[in-house]
Amino acid sequence: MRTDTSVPVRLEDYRPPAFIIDTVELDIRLSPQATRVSARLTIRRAPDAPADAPLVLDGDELELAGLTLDGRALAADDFSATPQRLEIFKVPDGPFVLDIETRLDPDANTKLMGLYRSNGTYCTQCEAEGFRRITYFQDRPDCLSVYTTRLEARASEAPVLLANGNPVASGPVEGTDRHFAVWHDPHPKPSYLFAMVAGDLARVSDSFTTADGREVALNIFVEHGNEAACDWAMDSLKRSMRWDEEAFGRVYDLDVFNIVAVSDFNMGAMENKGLNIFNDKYVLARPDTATDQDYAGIEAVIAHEYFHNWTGNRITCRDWFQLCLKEGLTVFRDQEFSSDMRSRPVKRISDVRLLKSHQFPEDAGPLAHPVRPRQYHEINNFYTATVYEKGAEVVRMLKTLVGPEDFRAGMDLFFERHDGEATTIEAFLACFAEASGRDLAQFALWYEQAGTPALSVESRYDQAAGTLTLDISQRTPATPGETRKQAMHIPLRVGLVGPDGSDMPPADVSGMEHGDDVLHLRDGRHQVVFSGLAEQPVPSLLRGFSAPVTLSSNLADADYLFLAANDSDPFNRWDALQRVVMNTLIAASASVARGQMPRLPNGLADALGASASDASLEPAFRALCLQLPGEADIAREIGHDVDPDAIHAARAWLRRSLSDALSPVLLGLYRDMAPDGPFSPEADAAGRRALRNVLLEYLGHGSVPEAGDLVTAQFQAADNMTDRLAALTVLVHAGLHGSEEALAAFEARHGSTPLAMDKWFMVQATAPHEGTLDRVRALTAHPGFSAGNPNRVRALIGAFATGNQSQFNRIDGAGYIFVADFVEELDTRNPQAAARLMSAFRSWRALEGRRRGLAEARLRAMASRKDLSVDLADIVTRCLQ
Ligand code: B3K
Ligand code: ZN
Repeated sequence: MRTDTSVPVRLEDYRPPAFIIDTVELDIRLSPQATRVSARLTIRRAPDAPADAPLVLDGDELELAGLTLDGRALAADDFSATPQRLEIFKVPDGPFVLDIETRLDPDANTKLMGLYRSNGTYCTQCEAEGFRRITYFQDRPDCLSVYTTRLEARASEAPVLLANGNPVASGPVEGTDRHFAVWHDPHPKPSYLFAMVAGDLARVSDSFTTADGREVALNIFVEHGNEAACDWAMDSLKRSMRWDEEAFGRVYDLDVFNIVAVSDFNMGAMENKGLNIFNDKYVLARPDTATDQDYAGIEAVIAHEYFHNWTGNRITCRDWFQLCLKEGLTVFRDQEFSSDMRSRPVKRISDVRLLKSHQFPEDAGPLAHPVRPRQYHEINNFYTATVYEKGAEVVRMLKTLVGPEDFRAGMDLFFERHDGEATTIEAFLACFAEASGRDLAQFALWYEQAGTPALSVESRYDQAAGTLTLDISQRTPATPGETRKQAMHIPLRVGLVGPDGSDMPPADVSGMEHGDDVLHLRDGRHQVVFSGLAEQPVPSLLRGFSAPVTLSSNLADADYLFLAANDSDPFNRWDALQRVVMNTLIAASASVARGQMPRLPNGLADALGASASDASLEPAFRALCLQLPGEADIAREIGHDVDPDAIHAARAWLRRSLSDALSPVLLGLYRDMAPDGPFSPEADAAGRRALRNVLLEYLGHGSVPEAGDLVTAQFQAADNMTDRLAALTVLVHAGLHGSEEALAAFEARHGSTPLAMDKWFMVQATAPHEGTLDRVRALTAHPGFSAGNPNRVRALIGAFATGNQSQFNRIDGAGYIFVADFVEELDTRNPQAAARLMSAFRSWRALEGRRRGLAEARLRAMASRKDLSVDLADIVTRCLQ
């Protein structure tokens, strides 16, 4: 048990728990400021545990109100209790019953961990270490128990009483205005999956018949008035349940599956057994208030939480270092689900964009850590893009390496062998090694070694020999605490594209281990020779983004434009275009910094125009081709001495130049993509909107005279949030005539819908204008803003800090001061939210000197404070390391 948080928790120190807690019976008598929790635990000493070890339970800000062992009160010198810890010096070995009573104040719980109230609804969040804020417990994921929960509350205050598992009893508490409900969860689970909800909520119900013929009651609970906004979430849930049966053979295992949407929630959602609790952003959707991205996000998060029922709940993590065992794997599963529901190439491109924009900078900066970290000060700071997104890429590579059949066999073995256990990455990998007969020892390094491997490929064609030779090398840059890196096992998917644009299979491949089209890189350097090539092909490297690496090669922009027009691999077709765009932006940013005029390379506008108008491609894909990398993406590629103003100017220049070069094409396409039927949230219709709105962005930022009217007309005519928000964003960001009126109209329309107002905050916070910081500061006093609500904080302050590179990184340092001041204030109320917001500073070392100095000064000032939360202190300290 840890009381000194200055000492990190280390993977190598793992020891199994000293006690087994077979059952937990909770009786929670709810009251806004004085909730009483009675916990009855059946405990026995673990077989291998030392006979005299005391019973030590975790707590966090707890108040002990009663304690008995086997019904007898303990004497004062039999135990010690602090808010953080309960120790009973002598306990029997055999099963004994411990009764603990604690008192909680849900209203005062602004950390949103443990039991708190959101808009009057009692709810819980226990992952990672929130259960210890409810009662004293061995609050660790390898302590599995069967839970029975009795809830009691005033009937008028909380007509709905929910907990994990199946309902077993309910009724009035005679002679009072209170009522109760009892829930029982037969599946042993770790405490982080405990949940309860009580409140006055509306219910939307449906049902699902499992593959083995059982009827499952499905319910979504929301605030009254939001019932009509649950259809998409319910539909997504049913599709997820069916898909998991078909794709992974996983069937649901309780009589009910409940989802509750709350408005104050630190992250997206939580997979508590049988009772998922969601940030309302990932449940509520109406065409008027939710964008296509919101619909896709709901579908993915509903699926993700549902899939955790097997990967996370039935099979859980032995310790928090194994977090990627459930998160990386479950992200992989939800990505596959969305690929099957939508377009696979579009989903892959979106996922890689996200990986590159969120995970690559993490891996390249001071917060870099392995997919399975080896130590932490605060586990909540490790719910990162590395654990989630890179973790999913590792599972995807595993599938590429062993092939789809052996991958499925490995998954089946994992489910069969480890069901009901808390296990490890080693155990997971062993299933695939066994199912495929492959040695995965080197592959396991992906879990151990931080940093993004850099691949470099030199290709040369020998006409006389008919061969194409690739000289490939890999190098992983140093990361904090890890200077020497080993070579990784990297699957490199490769194709050769012939002069006529079609794939050109070689007669032979020599020099290294390979599958059909996958090269197995295992060493620092490789040479591979493709032979039997009568004509010179262009190599298409890293198809489908077969590994989370950076790739440089000796291919020229002309080769990439050729691939952009011809590659049979849709991912690489998109990627090829992006590479030329990125090269152009990097060169342009350097020109701008030198005070020179940038240059549009030959063929780029035509290539983009051709991709945008190619009717054989789906509109969503064409939209992605047109979408320019963000300013933070450009900064990431430049990597050092970053000048955010030059990057902003370069990107604005390229957008304007392309717009002007292509304006007739863009205008024509914009008209072609007009809605062709009533609104539908499905992928095809969303793809048309995505294309139309990226066209609108180009037009609005170009010099076509009618563009302003076009944008205003779309804003006024839009019958859905996607189109309305896209138009509003162009109006505000391009500073077009009528932008203030449009903001006012949006506010008038959506002022009482907080999730829609988040978009209004976000549009203003991301405007790349001199006055934005003042505006953001003023908006913190807007009645719709609340620093206590994580969604509002993300929409206004988070969007400014991470989505507005030029203004957050203002040359006068005012952006840093504003965000850091806000973070310090937020830290007193919600440390998790504060720590997350502060990670916006993580790339400070890559900035040019002046900004670097200003950001560092603000970080150091924060680091010198003695009153920071563990969460925030951990981020600040690591940012400075
Ligand atoms: N498992 C939760 C995240 C919990 C975060 C705790 N700080 C949601 C998810 O990944 O599904
Ligand atoms: Zn998850």
